Amino acid sequence: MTKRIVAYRRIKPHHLEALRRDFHVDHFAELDSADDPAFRQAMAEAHGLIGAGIGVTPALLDASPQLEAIATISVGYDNYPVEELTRRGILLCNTPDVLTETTADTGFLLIMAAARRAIELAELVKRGDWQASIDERHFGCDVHGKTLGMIGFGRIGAAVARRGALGFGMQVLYANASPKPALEAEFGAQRRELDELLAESDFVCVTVPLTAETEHLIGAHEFSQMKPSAIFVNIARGKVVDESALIAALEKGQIRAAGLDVFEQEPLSPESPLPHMTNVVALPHIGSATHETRDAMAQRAVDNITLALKGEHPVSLVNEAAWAKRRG
Ligand code: 8YV
Repeated sequence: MTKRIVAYRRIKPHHLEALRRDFHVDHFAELDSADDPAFRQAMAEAHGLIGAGIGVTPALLDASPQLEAIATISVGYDNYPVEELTRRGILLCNTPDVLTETTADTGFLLIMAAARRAIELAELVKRGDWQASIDERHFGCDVHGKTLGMIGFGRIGAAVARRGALGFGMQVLYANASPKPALEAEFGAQRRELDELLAESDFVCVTVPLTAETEHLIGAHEFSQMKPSAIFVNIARGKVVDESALIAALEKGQIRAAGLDVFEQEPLSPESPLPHMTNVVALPHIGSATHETRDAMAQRAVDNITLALKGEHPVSLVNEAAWAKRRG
């Protein structure tokens, strides 16, 4: 029997072709919601699901009785009910590693753009308002030699910090559940309690995954601990930050500026004050959005689902317990 895969959102033809060599594939290029009737119908027979962005609920799983594996084209898996998937013996695979460097580049892009006011000043040029030499009203602040505080020190956090330490001579502090002695030895990173890190850092960059413990990890108290000259950068998930507290901190001048790739609600509402603030650089969640990296992520997801549906261990499996359950 040929197994069936439901693929959704934009997946390139060569990836679909690779899947079609082994499986029957139903592709939903413009899927808006998991409630789409044709999608639901395909899921009723599907053994595998590949895509990114659709919230997988227990109701969808109930409607997908054959499902063996899900391959998300993302490293983050906060919109999947991992325990529920494990309980049902459904493998959840993600795409770590291949997006680490690109996402770290985005972190540094935000650090640089916010510090040097690049977007605000590029807009000034575009408007034709560059009429005399730029004076101190438009000066930014240095990045090199400053203190970079990383909240979360996993693969992406370490890659941002490495850029700061080795490229820009920054002192790196980190707040993380576990110590990272190898990174301390590699570029002199120092572990701190969160409040200490906030008080000492010139740049505070968040890279923790979104979990029940990290939701609103950064709120009014945390902003009040930061230097008034601090620049806050979030490349993790919007919900890690209490966005109204961030807006208040920016309005009050409690911090200097923010560089944001992620928001509590995405797409960000045009009503949000954030993109209208001159000291905010707001990007539309482009952390991993380069041709090369998105292609590598899709390839990893194709490899994951192919291996999983052939009964082999996927390259990147989130819930090992589900693998044990399927084997046992
Ligand atoms: C993209 C991400 O949003 O991988 C993640 O967790 O946040 C980003 O790379 C996602 O991959 C959308 O396809």
